[in-house]
Amino acid sequence: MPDRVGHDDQTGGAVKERSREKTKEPTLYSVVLLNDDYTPMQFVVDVLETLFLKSPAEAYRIMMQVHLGGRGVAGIYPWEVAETKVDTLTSQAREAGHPLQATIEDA
Ligand code: TYC
Repeated sequence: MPDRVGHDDQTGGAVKERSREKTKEPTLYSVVLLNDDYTPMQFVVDVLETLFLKSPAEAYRIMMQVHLGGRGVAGIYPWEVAETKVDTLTSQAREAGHPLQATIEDA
């Protein structure tokens, strides 16, 4: 029979610690910006600042890395966040008439 304070779960009233599942880190994915010949450098810097929350200096560094090397990591996120970032980036780029593209890769 349960005691008067409701400890009927055989724990003697102890509070269960978080399980391994509850504290497991999410799998992370990189959002990778790709170079093209037409998207203005300032548009890429703006997107890195406003959507990927980079500082102006870091945004410029990443933009130049993509411009010179073909690709660069804009940010690292759980899957659904990465997907939303790419969707938003693509919408903003198309709206502005730019061909900017990004892909998602295992981080
Ligand atoms: N290569 C572009 C230009 O010369 C600039 C650019 C940088 C485009 C990064 C896309 O992801 C990119 N205007």
